Amino acid sequence: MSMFCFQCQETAKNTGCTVRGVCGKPEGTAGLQDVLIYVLKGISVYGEQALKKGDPLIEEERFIAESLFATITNANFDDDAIKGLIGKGLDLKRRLAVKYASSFGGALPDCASWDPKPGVDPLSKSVDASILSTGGEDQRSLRSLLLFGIKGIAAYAHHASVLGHEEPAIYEFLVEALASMTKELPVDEMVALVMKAGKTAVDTMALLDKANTSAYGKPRITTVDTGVRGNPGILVSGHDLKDLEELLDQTEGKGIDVYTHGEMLPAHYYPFFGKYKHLAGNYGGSWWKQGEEFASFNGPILMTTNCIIPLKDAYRDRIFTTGMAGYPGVKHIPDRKKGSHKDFSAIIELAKKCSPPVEIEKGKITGGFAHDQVLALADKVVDAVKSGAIKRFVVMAGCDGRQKGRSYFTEVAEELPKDTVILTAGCAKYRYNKLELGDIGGIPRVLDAGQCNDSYSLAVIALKLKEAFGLDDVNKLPISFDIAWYEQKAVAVLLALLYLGFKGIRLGPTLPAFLSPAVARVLVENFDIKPIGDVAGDIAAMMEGR
Ligand code: FSO
Ligand code: SF4
Repeated sequence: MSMFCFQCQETAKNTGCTVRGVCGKPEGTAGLQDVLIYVLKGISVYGEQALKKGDPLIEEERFIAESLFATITNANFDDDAIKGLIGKGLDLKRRLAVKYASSFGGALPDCASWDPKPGVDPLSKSVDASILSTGGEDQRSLRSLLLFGIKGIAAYAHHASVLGHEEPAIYEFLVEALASMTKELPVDEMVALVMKAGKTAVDTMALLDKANTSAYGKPRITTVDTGVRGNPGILVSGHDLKDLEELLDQTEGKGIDVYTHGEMLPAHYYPFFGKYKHLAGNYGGSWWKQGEEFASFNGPILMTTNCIIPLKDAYRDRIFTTGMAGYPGVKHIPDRKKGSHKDFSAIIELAKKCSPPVEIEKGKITGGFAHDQVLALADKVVDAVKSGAIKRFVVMAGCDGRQKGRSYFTEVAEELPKDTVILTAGCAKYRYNKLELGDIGGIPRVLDAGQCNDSYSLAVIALKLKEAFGLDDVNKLPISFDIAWYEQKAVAVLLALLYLGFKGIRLGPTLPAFLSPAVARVLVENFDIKPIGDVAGDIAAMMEGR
């Protein structure tokens, strides 16, 4: 076996990618990502000692968050970038080792003592960083659930930090979780850490919500054009709103239109972005359609985060990455220096020479139903539930993906009774956000809260409704969860929902391969998690509150 990765929903045969990732990740990149995680564990072993002494660790913590983010599915395929992170991580680890090796009680784990000579290939035989090299099946499963959960947390924490919002407890948990993976812990302690990841995921999404709303205002109901204008355009994909802001500033008055793609669509919902007249609309659908959509867009594309997929020649010369996104051979826009902004001039110069985008559709998408907006409509919503006009809410948040079985989510949206409302967030929405599903007394039947992290908004809405109806348990609300997952941010969102006490979640298109039968059983017994079934059966069950 030349590699092993089972972190996403697309993993080969729903067991693990062992030769090359279904996502396109080559074995060398997978190996480097494993080594990077191994180095992060080593940093965390010492980091725990630093935290015990109350010593500052912020540089290491930020590095851990960024590096975890870089290993998320479809974020960074660039070996040189991963090697750069490994090198920096080893430097940070050496610095900590000098200070804290002596305070570590007992033998140091291999990941803490591993210190290759400069110039040694990180994939040399001196290290076996694969998850398969540790523990038994259930231990690996729990460690993986924790690792993938903190990858999602790290991505959200990084987005918040870009906007100047950080919380020590979130960073400290990343250190605690990574260090725990070097210890032989009893199962109940490992399960407790997974639950703490759920709590930390809630806190991190709340922090990012605060960061986004304080920078860009509270999302409000907005309709977004899906057609094109006549100017050359720049397409911005991924999740990083600060990158979009700076690009919009730098393109103002230059005869260039800027379009959002994929998970960048919700930027339109923030009042701040309404001031940019050249923010023209949203082009295309979710991430996996980028092969065709980037080709017909004609202009430069900026990938601010995942999900980037293996390039097609049609746009190879006009795609750029920034932040933790990376792809070999693709020009990377360097990070902003403190107090300054990123320099997007290379993208802007290229855009001027490109043809305008080809129109692939013409219409509108409505969104902006984050918690404040929905709660402003709370009276109307509560009345609609009390009068029976709304029978049930179905949360269909999460991620989209290219597997055929995901048409299930479109069919559920189409077939749900007309007195149901779909609550969504994340790129899962593209399976049904362009359908004509109508409204209930003026309340649209699809309420899009925003990006995947705005699943937090959906939880806040549910908890407020619980209050409004005077219920003692959120599971007594007429609300069902039919969640689509793909990558590790969705794992963080799932753990957050479990931590908040939501039960009976349906998850699809498949259950995670990294859940061993015993760990899956724990989730079923404690949280009544179930795999999606057939459309008619699931709808009937959800309408009965099962
Ligand atoms: Fe989607 Fe990709 Fe936002 Fe993910 S674009 S799949 S869960 O990165 O983060 O929803
Ligand atoms: Fe396979 Fe997913 Fe890992 Fe890619 S990220 S190698 S598709 S499990």
